[in-house]
Amino acid sequence: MSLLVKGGTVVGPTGAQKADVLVDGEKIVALFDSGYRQEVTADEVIDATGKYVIPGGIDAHTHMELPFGGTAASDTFDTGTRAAAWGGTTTIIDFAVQRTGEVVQDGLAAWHAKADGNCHIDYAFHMILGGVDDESLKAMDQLVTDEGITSFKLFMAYPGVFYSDDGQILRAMQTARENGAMIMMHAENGIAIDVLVQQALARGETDPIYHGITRPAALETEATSRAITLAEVAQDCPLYIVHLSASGALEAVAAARNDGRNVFAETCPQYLYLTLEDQLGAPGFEGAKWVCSTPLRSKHEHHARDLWKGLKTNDLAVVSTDHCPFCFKDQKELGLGDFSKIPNGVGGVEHRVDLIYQGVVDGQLSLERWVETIATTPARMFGLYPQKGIIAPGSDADIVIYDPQGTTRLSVETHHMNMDYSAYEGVEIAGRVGTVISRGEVIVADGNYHGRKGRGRYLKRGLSSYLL
Ligand code: DUC
Ligand code: ZN
Ligand code: ZN
Ligand code: ZN
Repeated sequence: MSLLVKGGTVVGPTGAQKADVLVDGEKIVALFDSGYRQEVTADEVIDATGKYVIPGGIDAHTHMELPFGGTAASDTFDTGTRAAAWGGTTTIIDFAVQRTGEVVQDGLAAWHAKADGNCHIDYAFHMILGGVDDESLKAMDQLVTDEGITSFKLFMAYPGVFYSDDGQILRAMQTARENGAMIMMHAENGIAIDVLVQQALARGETDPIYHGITRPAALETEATSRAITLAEVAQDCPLYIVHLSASGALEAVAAARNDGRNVFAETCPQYLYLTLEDQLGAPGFEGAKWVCSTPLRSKHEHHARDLWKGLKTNDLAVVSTDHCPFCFKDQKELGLGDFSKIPNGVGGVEHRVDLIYQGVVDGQLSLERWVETIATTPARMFGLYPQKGIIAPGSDADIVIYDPQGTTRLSVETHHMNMDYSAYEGVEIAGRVGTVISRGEVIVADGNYHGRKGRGRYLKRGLSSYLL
């Protein structure tokens, strides 16, 4: 089965050009400059005139079915990857979890059991280490060698749950330096945060807004700087700061990068578009909808402005969602009367491609940076390139035909995520995902869904392309 995507503007990290894309089976086989060719025939021709033709989005940070705070993230691999597909994302990298006290490989097997046979798009895993000891360090080597898992997330937050202390972090970094893996860091000083949380609760400050107030930007900046220092001590182990939201943390990353260090970072749409003040303005308990960690930041501290700048300069290399949805009813509501019991997370896997395209419309980013931050760099960062993340001969035919004339309205009434609210309710943005092709198969077209559960494949990843 061959497919020709005709007449569109193909956008990649190095530029945009009018070109036709020929797909054969699951792969892209050729690009033709529209002006200089003989007629090419294909079984199916898709007219992309006036549209952008971009590599399928790669969301490098999702949490389908993540157990958290006595409940679990509300999107399954089935519903979550279907919603991702609707939004132009054709690959996710989810976080498999080793719970504290559990064998790493058992945690991984449990994650495969949730995902395998249920995904609509291709998927890979990072591994969360719930504890660092001799056994888990050995497991790291085995996962890199045999399982295609080449990145490991550690937490400086959540004492007693996922938390690792500095000694554990250093040991994991030393191991990663040896085996080539990337250390991904949740950089918030969880020990200090827990003190602030207990003090707030003792004062009767129980509303959702105190979640953000007890996780100040300074404690993200401190943890980010500490992680960067520990990585330096570990012979410049590659380090990737996840869900970076604070200006000071970005400054620490930028300084390390200026020093030529192996330090990278991502941010997420919620930190670019939503603020603590939006959350504060929500009536009653509704602020719980935006409880996530790292938290939304104050608009008075110009974090969002700095994050957009970081995306432009590549100090922020990737936009991922940290998709971790919980329904308001019965899930977020677990924290009624105690904000510390609100499950942490915002769902957004469906909206990342659109929300970052809005940055192009707003003059924050170039078209090339849009594609780079949502697809090409995540592929390179996490060892999926050039199979994914680029429209080029030999790459998987994961293609999104994006309509810059269209508009998208974000709402619980129209989204496909398994959430009973939208974090962006009623927001209208420019641009619209038109056709979505995953490994040569049209899975979304003209507002209709043609994908199916189980067609997504597990991707064993290589080492990061950015390793020095
Ligand atoms: N942050 C969240 O908001 N949810 C899940 C885990 C995390 O680090
Ligand atoms: Zn995190
Ligand atoms: Zn600043
Ligand atoms: Zn996360």
